[in-house]
Amino acid sequence: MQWTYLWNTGATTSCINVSPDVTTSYAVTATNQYGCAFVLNETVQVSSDAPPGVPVNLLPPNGAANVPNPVVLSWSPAPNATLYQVFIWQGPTMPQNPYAVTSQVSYTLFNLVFEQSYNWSVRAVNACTGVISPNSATQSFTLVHLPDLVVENAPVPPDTAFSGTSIAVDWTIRNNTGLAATGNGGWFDALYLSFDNVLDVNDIYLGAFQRPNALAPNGSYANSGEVILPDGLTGDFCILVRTDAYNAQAEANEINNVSVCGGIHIRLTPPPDLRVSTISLSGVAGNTAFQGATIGVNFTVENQFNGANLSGMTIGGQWYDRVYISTENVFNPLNATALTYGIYHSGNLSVNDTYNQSISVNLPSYISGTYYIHACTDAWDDEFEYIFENNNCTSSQAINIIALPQTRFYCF
Ligand SMILES: [Ca+2]
Ligand SMILES: [Ca+2]
Ligand SMILES: [Ca+2]
Ligand SMILES: [Ca+2]
Repeated sequence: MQWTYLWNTGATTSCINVSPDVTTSYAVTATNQYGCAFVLNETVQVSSDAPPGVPVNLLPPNGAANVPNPVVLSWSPAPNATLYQVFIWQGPTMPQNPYAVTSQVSYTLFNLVFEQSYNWSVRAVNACTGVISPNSATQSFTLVHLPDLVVENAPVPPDTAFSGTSIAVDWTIRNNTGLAATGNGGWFDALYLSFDNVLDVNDIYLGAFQRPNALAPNGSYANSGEVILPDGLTGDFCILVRTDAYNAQAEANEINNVSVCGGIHIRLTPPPDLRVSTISLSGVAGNTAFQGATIGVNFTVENQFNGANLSGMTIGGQWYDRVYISTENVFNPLNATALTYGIYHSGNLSVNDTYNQSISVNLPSYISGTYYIHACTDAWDDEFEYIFENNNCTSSQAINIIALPQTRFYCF
């Protein structure tokens, strides 16, 4: 095969020797005797052995304040540089070792502290020769200031309220610095019921309310929320507000976010007292029944009167009654077998009001001897009854359950 060669330098030999001073691209076209041509390209990279220049045009500008965090440092490309060493420090002395080395002309710092001032400098490296430039001028910058959320004044609940009821609370949050606005992400103010004026683990969380917007330096906003007081409380308490309760907002001061005491006197809401006032059985002639028999259980549920201050209507308006059987004459949940699922009751009961339940149950087919039927109201405690939760079951007279004769069939 016969080839001819044509280089972009004009040479027509199959090989050329080159030693360019700058990065140069070479191309050769090879053509055979049939006119088929092939092109090859090659670039010879030339690195200067000249010393690198000193980085200039460092940003942020020297003395910049309120620099956002994370901080983006940048500079102009230095002649003959392939790498840059970035130095960052606080105090008078530049460290010996660079904080970072990069081939780029910018570097982002993620771990600096808000409101702090830093010095920085860059020097350029020609990695081919190992020659390092003198340091750039030392510059400084200060990171942004932080907002400081505080609860202004005491929150304002009603002076007096009943346990278990809804109350409205008003409060005001201030950004306690003139130096920085908050971020836009929003945060929550949480309300607690406290036995004293210090927020601690004994306090009762009542609810949280969002502040969706940023707050300007020295800005404030009024907030309010409806919360439900716990059941069964009585006495003097504090409502405490904690702003930025889940720490969504970095602040100059994170430990001043809880309000002083917003006092409230809680009066006990007179509770209902559900109980089974009567129970009778049917289908148990002579107080006996056969095992597996179906019997009737009739009982009356009453909201019992306990004196004017401790007698109230039910509130939830729905609960479940349930019938059990056991060998004990007092209901013991650890030793009783349920004969029913929950028997649904709907409708509130005023004090002294009653309703009747009449249901059929099947006695277990595997028991015999002396047993008692127990009727329990509000079996899953849907209705808060304060100190009257433990009288909700009433037991029947004893019944004697008689074993059926065993019947066996034999095949021969
Ligand atoms: Ca704060
Ligand atoms: Ca915070
Ligand atoms: Ca009760
Ligand atoms: Ca109850």
